[in-house]
Amino acid sequence: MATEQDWFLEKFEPAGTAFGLRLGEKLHSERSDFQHIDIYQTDTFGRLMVIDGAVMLTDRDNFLYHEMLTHPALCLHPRPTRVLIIGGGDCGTLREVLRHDIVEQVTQVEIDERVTRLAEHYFPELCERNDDPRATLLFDDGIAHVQNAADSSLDLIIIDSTDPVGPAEGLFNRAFYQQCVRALAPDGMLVQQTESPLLHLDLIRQVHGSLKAEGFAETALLHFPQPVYPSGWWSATLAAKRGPLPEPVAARVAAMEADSRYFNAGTLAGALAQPGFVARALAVD
Ligand code: AG3
Repeated sequence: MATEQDWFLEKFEPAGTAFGLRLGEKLHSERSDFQHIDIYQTDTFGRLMVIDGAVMLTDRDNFLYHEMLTHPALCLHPRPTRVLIIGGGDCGTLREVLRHDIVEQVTQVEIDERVTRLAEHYFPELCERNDDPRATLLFDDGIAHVQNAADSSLDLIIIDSTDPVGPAEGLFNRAFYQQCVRALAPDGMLVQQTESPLLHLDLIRQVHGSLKAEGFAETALLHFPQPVYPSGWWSATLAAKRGPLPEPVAARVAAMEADSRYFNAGTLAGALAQPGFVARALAVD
């Protein structure tokens, strides 16, 4: 029988919840220049990456998050040829972006090179497209990168960060969004991981308010299951400089449906359909 030591537990405060996985062996542990990174073999979810005690991903369910952080925006944007990923060091988001033929260049700016090096070793399938000639991997500060980006030089910014504490904190504020608006072309969109609709509705509301205040015409919340994150239910916030939000490009949705595991026309519509308590919280007053 498993003992307490055989389990990884992410205790999540202030929610007072925890998510656990029964562990096999510990594969790696290090303190990088930015954070503590652990990698485990689990019994039932494949490999697990943990940063500063928070679950980043497992083999078994990362497709939910990576597909829903990328394909909705890439199917809604009229012509997303120039994409910037901030964070995303495990390269799962990058892999999904590169599945779109319309994307001509994608730059990923991850602050911690160690996350990518460890992903290459322990999560090779997430990194399988890293050699795509359209991709550039930089290890740098994403906030500074956007500040230095030319006006209107990007079509889509995807923010695949950790929780809004520590290194990721500056990715959730108005000063950063202002730079994103400037760097995006007139049809530009931004999509950002925004935590749990159940546990972090105040944060989500604040993010939507800040994006609108900085000049995004439309924001929408996408929600989807994510068993390994706090509450098991997660979200991404989509923002468009030009409103109203366009209809998804059907040919792109169909192309992605073919080999996505979660994303399709129905789950996209479902992700955008808001439960009453979320709709009321996000209603502009
Ligand atoms: N992005 C992490 C989302 C935050 C998870 N939070 C938590 N476990 N407390 C993960 C990066 C995947 N590419």
